[in-house]
Amino acid sequence: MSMENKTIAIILGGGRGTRLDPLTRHRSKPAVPIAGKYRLVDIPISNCLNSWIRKIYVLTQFNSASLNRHIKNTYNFDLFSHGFVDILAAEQTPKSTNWFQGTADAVRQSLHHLSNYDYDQVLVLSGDQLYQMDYRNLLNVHKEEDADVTIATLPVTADEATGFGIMKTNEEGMIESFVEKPSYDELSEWSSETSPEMQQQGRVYLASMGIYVFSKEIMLRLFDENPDATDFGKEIIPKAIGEGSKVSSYSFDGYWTDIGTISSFFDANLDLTKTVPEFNLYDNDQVIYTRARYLPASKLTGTNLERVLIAEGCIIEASRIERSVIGIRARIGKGTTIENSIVMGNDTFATKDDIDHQSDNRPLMGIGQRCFISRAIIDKNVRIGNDVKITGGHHLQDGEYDKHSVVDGIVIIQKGEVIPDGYSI
Ligand code: ADQ
Ligand code: ADP
Repeated sequence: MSMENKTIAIILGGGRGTRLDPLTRHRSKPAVPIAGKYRLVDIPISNCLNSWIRKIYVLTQFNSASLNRHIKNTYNFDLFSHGFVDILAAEQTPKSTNWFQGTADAVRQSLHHLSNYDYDQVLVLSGDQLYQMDYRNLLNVHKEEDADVTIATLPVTADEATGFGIMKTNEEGMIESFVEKPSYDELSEWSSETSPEMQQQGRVYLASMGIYVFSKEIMLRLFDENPDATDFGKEIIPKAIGEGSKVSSYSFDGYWTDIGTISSFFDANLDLTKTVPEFNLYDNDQVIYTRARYLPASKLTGTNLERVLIAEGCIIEASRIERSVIGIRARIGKGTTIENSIVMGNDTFATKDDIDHQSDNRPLMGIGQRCFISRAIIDKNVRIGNDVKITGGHHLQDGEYDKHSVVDGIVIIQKGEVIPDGYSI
């Protein structure tokens, strides 16, 4: 049987962390919309499917209705394929009454679900990264090196290095030391020989991508012998290296970016509007899957468009949209300008009832007329009136306001928010 058949993938869907707040205030992180029509969790799941890995668990702190609906409606495999995508939420059991305490704890608490399957290795993946990887290459390195653990790695700069697990390898390419998120002062000891091209860009630190392959027995033993360890980067990986396990490195050279913070999420989305984006949604072989929604084509009138991603089902009469991502069923009124923004769209079209209730002075779902929106994330089902002005940027103080939040100068209008006519941010 091939390696991918004997591999179970576990996607870490997010901890208690609030780095994507307020997008995660009312939904679990894997359900956060990205690129106009996908959800964050579609990225690692699609990578698995493209790598022929068909047994997939998504671990999440809470099992939101939206995540369930999305997974169940999208990834229902053929009855005979033996494949599945299952959500495991932190649960109260006789042994634990807590949420997952960390990445390793999340996997540990989920292991009893795996015991029903015949597997040789576990592939641990993060739920908040944007990249396309054929995991079979990673699995092959794991096999060829006869490794206990294999970590996917990428060379990064000193500025980036402090945010990652950084490692050093010996002549055989085995990892012999690892430090989780070293301080800037420690960095000098951690540089590695990378390719001349990488060195020129200052990328001399070998970072862990947080993507691990563990051979089954080693993983079970590491958990057993370290009952208090809750985190892979801080505890399990250093322990494995410390005790002399064979920890190998798989070096990745494609595009990879973290989308776990508001600003990295914002940049990664807007980067998709480049003429040639680093992340290729238009790849015949590495399809990104998502829920099939049977939406009509988007309808546009009188809009000047410059580098815009527009999903299906939109009705747009705006004057100008530039460098923005416009999500499913978005409605944007006449005379409006949108630039450098993410508009996530709507879960439903405006109904007749909705339109009839406009007399209550509640704006229609979507964005009204003559608005100006710049450097903003407009979450789903928002009702923005006419003549609204939203100008994000570093002149704004980060924080929570009556009708919006500001993170790193980016204005976020929360899901379902109502912004009256003439409002100005
Ligand atoms: P971080 O990304 O900082 O570093 P962490 O915050 O632990 O590590 O998150 C890893 C992934 O697990 C994320 O997708 C996160 O959402 C998820 N996660 C965290 N806690 C969880 C929990 N309790 N339950 C479920 N999911 C949870 C890690 C490694 C570094 C490495 C970087 C690469 O520790 O060594 O360099 O990833 O991004
Ligand atoms: P998000 O996670 O992006 O915030 P959700 O997936 O929770 O959004 O969906 C938002 C809304 O869409 C739900 O509150 C619900 O009203 C509606 N919806 C979508 N699909 C269904 C469905 N199959 N059954 C019922 N409601 C649905």
